[in-house]
Amino acid sequence: MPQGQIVRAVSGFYYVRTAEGEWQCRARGVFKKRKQSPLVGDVVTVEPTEPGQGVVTAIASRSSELVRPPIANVEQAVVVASMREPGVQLELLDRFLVHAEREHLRVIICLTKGDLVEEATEVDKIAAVYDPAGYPVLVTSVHTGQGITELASQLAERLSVFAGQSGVGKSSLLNAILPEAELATGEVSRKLGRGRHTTRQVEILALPEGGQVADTPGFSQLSFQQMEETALGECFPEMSVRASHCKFRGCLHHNEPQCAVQEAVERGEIDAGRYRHYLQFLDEIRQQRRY
Ligand SMILES: Nc1nc2c(ncn2[C@@H]2O[C@H](COP(=O)(O)OP(=O)(O)O)[C@@H](O)[C@H]2O)c(=O)[nH]1
Ligand SMILES: [Mg+2]
Ligand SMILES: [Zn+2]
Repeated sequence: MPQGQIVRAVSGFYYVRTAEGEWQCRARGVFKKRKQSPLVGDVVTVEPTEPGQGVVTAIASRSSELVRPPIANVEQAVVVASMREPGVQLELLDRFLVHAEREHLRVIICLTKGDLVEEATEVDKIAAVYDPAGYPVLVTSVHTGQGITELASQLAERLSVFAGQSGVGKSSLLNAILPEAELATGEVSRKLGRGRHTTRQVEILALPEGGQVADTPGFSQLSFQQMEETALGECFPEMSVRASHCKFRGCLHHNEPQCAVQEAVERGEIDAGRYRHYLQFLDEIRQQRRY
């Protein structure tokens, strides 16, 4: 039976890209009973019913599963922040990074609207924060073309999502890489009513270089619900690599003695701002657990 990938889901129909073209499919009833549902990004088996139509009968196991937006098998997150309009908010950037790490995604940081920055040192300062954490930082501009080729080459051969607050230029970047996408840009931030996000269409777009991207808001749920305190440090790579040198197992790198992370912060090896955000997120997790 044909195998393929769900590239779009619209009101109960799954559009499966197979070697023989795109099939419009329903999901077999058994998934509902198992409280399982196919997701965009799933690799599935299709049982043909009539030409171009079929039923999804099996879902291959997923390498990752994002809840908001609902998408499976994403491998990479392009975390987007703009240098201007709005200016970079490092706390928000770190929040997106934690969520990407939590899903074990490869990460690229993309600083957009480079054309609006006069001082190159401004960008260097941000790169100096994220280089030691192991994140590649790309500066882009859809007006001058800066960084667009580099970004496109980073997207080849894997499924990526773009994450970042509204207005930072995610859709503009996708349009620059894939002009036929013709995504709407410049939309003002809307307050979405409850439940609205479920009707929002998630679509996987194929890139000429062979990779795929999904234009989604990306991790629109940015609270740390259901996150264990001890899991947070693992989402900061520069802390995670040092945690085995902390005296105590399960060290939260806060008040504990002989903590390798706190020592690295004091020596300036871990960025103080990143560490401050870590403590702030840790506090948020603790507050949530109280209820
Ligand atoms: N100057 C400048 N403006 C940009 C750039 N990229 C996007 N914008 C503008 O930023 C606004 C938001 O862009 P959009 O792609 O819709 O952001 P999204 O909400 O993240 O998808 C639009 O008015 C774009 O024209 C850029 O590289 N330079
Ligand atoms: Mg957009
Ligand atoms: Zn520690």
